Amino acid sequence: MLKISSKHPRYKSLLLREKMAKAYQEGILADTALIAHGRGEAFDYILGEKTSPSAIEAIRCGVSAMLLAENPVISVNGNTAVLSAEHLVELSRLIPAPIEINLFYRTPQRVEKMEELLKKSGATKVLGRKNDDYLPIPGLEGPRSRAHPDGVHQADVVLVPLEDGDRAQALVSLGKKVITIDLNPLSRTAQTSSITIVDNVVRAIPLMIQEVAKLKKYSKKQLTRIVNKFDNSENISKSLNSISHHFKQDE
Ligand code: PTJ
Repeated sequence: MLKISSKHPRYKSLLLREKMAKAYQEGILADTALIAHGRGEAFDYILGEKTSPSAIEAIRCGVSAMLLAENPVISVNGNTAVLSAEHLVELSRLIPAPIEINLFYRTPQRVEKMEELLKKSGATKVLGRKNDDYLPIPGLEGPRSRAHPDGVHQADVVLVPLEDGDRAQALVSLGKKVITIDLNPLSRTAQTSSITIVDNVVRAIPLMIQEVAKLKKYSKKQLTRIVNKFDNSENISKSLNSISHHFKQDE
């Protein structure tokens, strides 16, 4: 790999690219993961590569919902694990909420590698492993219909960063509160989820961890107020406004 100078104006972004390319070569990621990452980069660029006030609001609501949940679960795919494994494990410990591997392009080899990566990052228990039991999610076919009986299947609140639209929709139809992190405010996942954090997982998950520390001191009543006050469509519109503001600045 090319040595990237820390003085390069796009240093952080190039480091993430390199991490993704390496994980692809190691077989953790599907080839399309790199395309999905590129789309994310483009949206991040027009969002100014920073967390917007509306994303902070969604993060606060998402964490409140997870703290209020009876059975919160964190569903993890390849991109999220490669970019944020250690922070995901930390969030899972603090809420607490189990981590479940759910892959769109599921192969036994990738599942094994994902488990290895999560365990190396500190996870003690991972659901959705190679030989684990699963129940199908109605309306979905193939590997992406898998839900672990102690994980997504019985969850009332599911955090699913970078989810595919069908799956987000199917989970919402099952009555689950779906929290997603997606840089594209127009994606079907962003539009159908209950709480959409329009931000990069590499910034959003550490911020969620910081919010847990603050919100753990809140009463159930205060957390419920935060969740009830939140309007997802309105929040997504604010993200779209940030994007149009970016273009207007460049005029
Ligand atoms: O690991 P697997 O097999 O489960 O596959 C995962 C991918 C991501 C390949 C699969 O779910 C997929 O094809 O996703 P999509 O439909 O391309 O959607 C990816 C979404 O995530 C797009 O809306 C991107 O803008 C967004 N995205 C990409 N990178 C990031 C991101 N959102 C937040 N943070 C990112 N770093």
